[in-house]
Amino acid sequence: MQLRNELVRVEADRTGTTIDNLKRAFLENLYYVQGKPPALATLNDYYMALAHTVRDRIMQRWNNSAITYTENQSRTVCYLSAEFLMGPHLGNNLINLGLYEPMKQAIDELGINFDELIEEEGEPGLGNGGLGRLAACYLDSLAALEIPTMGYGIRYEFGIFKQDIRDGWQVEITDKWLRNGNPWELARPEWTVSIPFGGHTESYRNSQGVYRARWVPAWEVKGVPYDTPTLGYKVNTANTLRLWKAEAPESFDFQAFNTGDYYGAVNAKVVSENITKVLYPNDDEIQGKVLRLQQQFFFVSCSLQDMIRIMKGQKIPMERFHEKFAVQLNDTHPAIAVAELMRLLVDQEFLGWDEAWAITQNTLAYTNHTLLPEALERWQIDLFRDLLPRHLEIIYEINQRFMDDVRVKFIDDDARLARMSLIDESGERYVRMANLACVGSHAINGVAALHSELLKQTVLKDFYEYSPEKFSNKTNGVTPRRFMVLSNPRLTQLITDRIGSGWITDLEQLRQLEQFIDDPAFCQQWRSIKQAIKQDLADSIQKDYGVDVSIDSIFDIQVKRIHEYKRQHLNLLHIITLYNRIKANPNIDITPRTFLFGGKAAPGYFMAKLMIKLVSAVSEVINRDPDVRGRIKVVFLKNYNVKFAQHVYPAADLSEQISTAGKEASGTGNMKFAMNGALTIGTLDGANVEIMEQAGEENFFLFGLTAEEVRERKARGYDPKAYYNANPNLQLVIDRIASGFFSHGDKTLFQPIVDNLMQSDPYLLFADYQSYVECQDRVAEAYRDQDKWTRMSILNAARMGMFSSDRSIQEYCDDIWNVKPVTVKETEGFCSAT
Ligand code: GPK
Repeated sequence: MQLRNELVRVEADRTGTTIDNLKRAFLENLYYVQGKPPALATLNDYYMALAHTVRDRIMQRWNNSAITYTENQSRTVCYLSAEFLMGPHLGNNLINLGLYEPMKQAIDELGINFDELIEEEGEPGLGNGGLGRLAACYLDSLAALEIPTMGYGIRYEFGIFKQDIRDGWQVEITDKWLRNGNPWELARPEWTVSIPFGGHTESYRNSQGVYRARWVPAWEVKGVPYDTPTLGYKVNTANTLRLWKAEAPESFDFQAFNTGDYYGAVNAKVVSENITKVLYPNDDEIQGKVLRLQQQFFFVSCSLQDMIRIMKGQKIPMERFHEKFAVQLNDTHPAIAVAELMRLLVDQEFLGWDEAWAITQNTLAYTNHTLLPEALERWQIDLFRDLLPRHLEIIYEINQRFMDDVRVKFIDDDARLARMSLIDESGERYVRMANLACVGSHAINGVAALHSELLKQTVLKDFYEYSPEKFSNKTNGVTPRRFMVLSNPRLTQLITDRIGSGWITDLEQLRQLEQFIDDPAFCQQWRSIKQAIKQDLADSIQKDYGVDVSIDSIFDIQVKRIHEYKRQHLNLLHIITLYNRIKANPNIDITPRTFLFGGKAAPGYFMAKLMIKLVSAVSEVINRDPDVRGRIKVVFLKNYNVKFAQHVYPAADLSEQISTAGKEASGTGNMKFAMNGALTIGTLDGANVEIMEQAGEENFFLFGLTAEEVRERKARGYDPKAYYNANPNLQLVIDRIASGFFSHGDKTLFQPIVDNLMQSDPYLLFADYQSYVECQDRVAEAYRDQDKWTRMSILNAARMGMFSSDRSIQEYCDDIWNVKPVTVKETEGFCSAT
């Protein structure tokens, strides 16, 4: 059955963009979609009506993109990620549609406050931090560059927890982000797939009498796709983010009917649906829980089966899988794709092993995001076999062939074989997911220049020596649409007034701002914009925390996940140093500062939670000590998320990027701060290295050991006590914490932090302390010359062009995916405007 190819008339109320069209559309959606007369409408009803008005204006692009890609059988990027931290959709979609200003006018004319509706939207917190946000920035750039793309991931029912602070401690609250409905997604139950788990394998003879393997699973769940459009900036491209929800198969209901075990059947349903219930809230750390492996296999199998369905729909022979799809693995979370694609091609599509293996390697590519050993994923063999018996067999087969190749290339090197094996057999046996990802991919990349070098020298050294041609660097980037145009409209206007709007899709054009650094009027405008934005943030801090902060102080900000390697506690050591100076000499002339912290700690990470408590404790003492006279303030901003981040980056004077050198793979917050005109105080870690290179050393506050020096220091036997004994200022800071000064006399509360630093200090805070404090003194001095500071601020923004995610994505397209833009036309076959 097929609809005759008649044109759908696209009504003005659905697609029109005049102010009048938008007003009518909003009222219509309030009435017919929300089902509310204005008299009964709530703020959420208004938000929903507005969201639907925007969604209607996306549909034609989305359908036309789908038609275009299907008709052209377009080569498609599939970005597989366990996390997508998209942030609020409404404002971003309006920016990408080019409808932000007209919609604001329309809504305001109706007597409703548009900005309040923007603020009303919650966010789908389907990620932990940098890795998930990177995936979201990449979807934005892929669409802006008109690259056919599917984002594939998990539709967690509960995203990252909401953080409350009670008595200075983090408290986690479940994130019921779907409570009020989600206007941005469409369920596509017609494309549900079935995902097998457990059971055993057996061999059988096919009709030609050839032995083949077969998986006889013990249970299965259904994967239901939910699609969200991802728009490109002012182009007709609308790609798809396809997130999978786990549901129980209907057969459970029949079983209950037949056996009378109604409770048992309902319980089985609950167990299946648990798979996509909640995001694991750990960043840079693994837990080794079976549910997590279930999540990974679930979304990978759903996605690969979806690709096979698309191949068949377009009648493309399976041998050409790697020509149709380029699949990127965002860290090792989806690395089971190596074995699952082999299973689907060999067991289900009946390709030969060698052909399937060539397709698999040509299809997949792997991005590594961390060097931290605690983040390297591995699964206990027994746990793995119980869940995925066929995949374990396939991994053994891949490994046997791989080990044979390594043995020939590196003769008589058993230690190397043991290190490169897909199976860790040094003690309890594990499947090593990074090794699996490396062997099954044609390309492997790190996320900043330094990180990619260290990968080759450390965790992936053997794989680099085995196949150096696979390795490259792809320095991370961030989207200027969300992190400049949407979140910093005032700066956007100023820049556009001077250099036009080309920079929004070609960020290198910001360099043209350099010509204005000696233009006093421009500098004055730049500075007063920063002050106005700081005032907005100060107002919200006053409202939410009752703390009065001065916009003439340095807004010194560290926002990111709380982690020892990120060293929020080094920041605190400096704050306490300043405080000690004031206590020793209350009339000392110090540059006023507002220290802002934000970020979540993994719920099971005791030290990180204690670091939050220490920030709170220090802020309580400092903010109310009359000797301080308001010259320094400390605030912990709770529940840091994408939505709040958009208010934070534009307001910063100083960006804290102070991780131990060699630990932060890249960082992306560092880029968002700098392109909004903040100066950076940082170590030579991750992308800081490249940020400094771009900004110029004279516009960057550098301190601390290099990665190489950190390695040497540790090899020599690092002794934090030696630094403590030699530095009276450091001593006083540590002693103050240990004495109970910040904890109402309780000497035990912060003892774990003190002991950790005094005894091992694994992240070398003490080694970097003096250098950090001296660097902060240079910051304070520099801020006193406002003209100079402003010039440095402008130069930072002007030189951040390379950190647009458009540049990163262009490199992935050229070097790894071999994919070209596909232009989507405004009208296509089925639709016409009236
Ligand atoms: C890296 F390994 C991981 C992880 O599990 N989660 C995560 O957010 C981050 N990351 C790195 O820590 C950052 O340095 C990097 O910028 C980001 O991934 C994106 O590459």
